[in-house]
Amino acid sequence: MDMANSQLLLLGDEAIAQAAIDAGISGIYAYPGTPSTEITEYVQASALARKKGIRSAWSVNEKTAFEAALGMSYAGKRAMVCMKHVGLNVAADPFMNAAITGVNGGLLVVSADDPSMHSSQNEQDSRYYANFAMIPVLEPSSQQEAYDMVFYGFRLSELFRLPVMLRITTRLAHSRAGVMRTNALEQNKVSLPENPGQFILLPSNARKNYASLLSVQPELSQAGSSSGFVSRIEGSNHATGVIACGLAWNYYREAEQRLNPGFPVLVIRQYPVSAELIRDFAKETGELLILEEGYPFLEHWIKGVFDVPVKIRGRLDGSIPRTGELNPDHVLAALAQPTAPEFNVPAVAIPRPPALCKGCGHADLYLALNEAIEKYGKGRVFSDIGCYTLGAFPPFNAIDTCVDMGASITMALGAAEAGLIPAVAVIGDSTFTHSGMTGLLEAVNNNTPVTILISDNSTTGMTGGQSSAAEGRLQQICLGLGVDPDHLITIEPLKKNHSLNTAIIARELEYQGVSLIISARECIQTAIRKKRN
Ligand SMILES: Cc1ncc(C[n+]2csc(CCOP(=O)(O)OP(=O)(O)O)c2C)c(N)n1
Repeated sequence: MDMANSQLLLLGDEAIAQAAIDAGISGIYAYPGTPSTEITEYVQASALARKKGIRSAWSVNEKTAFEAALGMSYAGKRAMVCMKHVGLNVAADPFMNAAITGVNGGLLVVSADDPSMHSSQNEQDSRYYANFAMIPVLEPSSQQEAYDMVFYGFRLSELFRLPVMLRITTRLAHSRAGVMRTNALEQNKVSLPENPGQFILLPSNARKNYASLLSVQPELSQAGSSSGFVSRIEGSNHATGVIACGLAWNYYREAEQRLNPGFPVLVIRQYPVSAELIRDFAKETGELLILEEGYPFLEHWIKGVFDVPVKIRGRLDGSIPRTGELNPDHVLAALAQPTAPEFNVPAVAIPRPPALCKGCGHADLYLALNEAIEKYGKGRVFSDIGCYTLGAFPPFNAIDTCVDMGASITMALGAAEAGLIPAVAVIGDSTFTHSGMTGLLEAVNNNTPVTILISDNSTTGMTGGQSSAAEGRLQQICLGLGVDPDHLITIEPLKKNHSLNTAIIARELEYQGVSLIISARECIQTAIRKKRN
């Protein structure tokens, strides 16, 4: 439906996607990652996006996604690039440098943080990255604001000619609310940057661009203070002034129902903010309580840079727990109020660790690997991130590391060079093309004695079964990277092949060079889905 001013019930992720379609993007670039995946999936499923010719295929990783989006911006069109928070680590090089080149068409970077680590290996706060790059950040407190901020973000990006970050967190990404759409914007036409040197970051150009990035900072702070995304709410109890950032405002509003009278609140949904704004607010209050989802980002600024003459409480002084998501009880406790039992989430299910699906090929691979490697003792299996990471749990207890996407092959390489031979890497097909291929080239170049198992289920299983970049071509790619054809073997992880597969792995563990085993069987979930359709 292409109707402006219609209301839709949308996830935060979907609100961002719908807004991007309406705000005239020409392309969305992304690699899947919870809690950001549904943004791209929504655009991929949208008939309106198809009609408008918006490109939306998955990228190979976050760095390629970012660079392609920057290229689209260079050509004058609006682009959005989306990732989970750790994806921004992968895209950090183009991200930091895009702040120096600036943009041509509007560029919005959506980074989805995961406080409490519901499905991530850390809870890093993307606002630090935006601050590091010195670009604006928008942090919505509702699905409607997420929608509106996409429009505003593109306007801001094209006004200041800088990338703009939209930072969201899991609760907003994955909860639904009514969202009112506004009038759609046309896509930009292709147009080259006015300054032909803008995107050539030779030192002579980069120094100029960096100086102009620095000079625009006061204006960015002013934009934050006047956009409507920084607002004041009155409250008659001036003992404490509450500063609530993004989604944290909701937790305060829930807690506020039990506060009488309420406190004055400064709601911040855009950064950078000006020091004067915070100082003026602080002047009227006895102390400040900073509520923010993630790290004590603003709290650090207020304490360390803004020179605010009142006591500052938050995550740093223990008023709010240092880690994890906020909740209304945290707010009440920090304001010395009794906590409210109705805010507790009832335990409706007994928590249990996630497990591999019944009939999963990863399981059969681990059974064979465990048997083949047993005689060498524990501690030799460097795994990666994907469904196969569940091999860490019983009954397999098959892996010893999981650090970041792509780390399996390179960590095995380093451990082998330290003398831990045999060393094994286990990596999924999507993770291999995301960031494992360079590690394989390094192992081939050094002829390092490592046994690499690509557990190939022909999909990106962990994030819901998106396409995998090298489907059907893994063997060719590995040969192209220089793996010896005598040590490039494909096995089928099935119960009936257990003895054969165990023998193949055992033989390759003996080999004093790079051996690569592709364990190929379709993901049981995608196979079931295909049958149903
Ligand atoms: C840098 C980064 N990007 C994205 C993710 C989210 N993520 C975790 S595993 C994974 C891919 C898993 O696919 P694959 O390697 O094929 O293994 P499978 O889950 O299919 O077994 C993704 C996209 C992440 N953890 N880190």
